[in-house]
Amino acid sequence: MSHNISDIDIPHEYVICLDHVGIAVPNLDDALEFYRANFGWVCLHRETNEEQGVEEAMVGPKNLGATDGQIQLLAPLDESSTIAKFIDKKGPGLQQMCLRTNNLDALSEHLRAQGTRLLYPEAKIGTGGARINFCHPKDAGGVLLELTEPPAK
Ligand code: MC0
Repeated sequence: MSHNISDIDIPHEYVICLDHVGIAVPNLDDALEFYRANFGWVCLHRETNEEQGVEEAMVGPKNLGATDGQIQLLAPLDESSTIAKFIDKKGPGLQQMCLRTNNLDALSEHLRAQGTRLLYPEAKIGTGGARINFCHPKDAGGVLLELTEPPAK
C-alpha cells in the first residue's frame, strides 16, 4: 500500500506513545493484588468513571517514566457496563490498547480522512480528565484502540 509522505509524517508529530493497555477484570482489588504480589507494581491512580461504567486503576512501577506504558485495570460498575458485557462474552482479559496524543482533534480529523471510524462524534472524558475517543475495533485490526489526550500540565 502506498502512502503520501504527509499522511504518515503528520500523526507522528502528535501521537506520542503507548499510554496503556486495558484489562477487563471482575474485581479491581484482586487484580491490583496480582500485580503487586507478582511484579511489585503499584496503583498509580484510581477513579470511578460513571459515564464509561467503570471503576479503574492505573498500575505500573513506582518510578514510572513520563512516556512509559501502564496497565489499566477496568472493573464494571454494574451489569450494563461495556466491561460487564465484555467479560460475559469473552471472559476477563485484554480489552483495549491506548495511544497518547497531544492533539486529539487533529488526530481525529486525520483518522476520519483515512476512513477509520471513531466511536464518538466528540471526545469524551477519560482517565485523569483526559479527552478520549476510540477507533472501532473493526477498523483497527480487531483491537479496540483508545486515543487519549491528557490535560495540559
Ligand atoms: C467488541 N469487539 C471487540 C471489542 N469489543 N473487539 C476487540 N476488542 C474489544 N474490546 C468486537 C466484537 O467481537 C464484535 O465483533 C464487534 O466488535 C461488536 O461487538 P459487540 O459485542 O456487539 O459489542 P458492542 O457493539 O455492544 O460494543 C463494542 C464497542 C463498545 C467497541 C462499540 O465496547 C464500546 O463502546 N467501547 C468503548 C468504550 C469502552 O470500552 N469503555 C470502557 C473502558 P463480531 O466479529 O463478533 O461482530 S473506559 C476507558 O477506557 C476510559 C476510562 C479511559 O481509559 O480513559
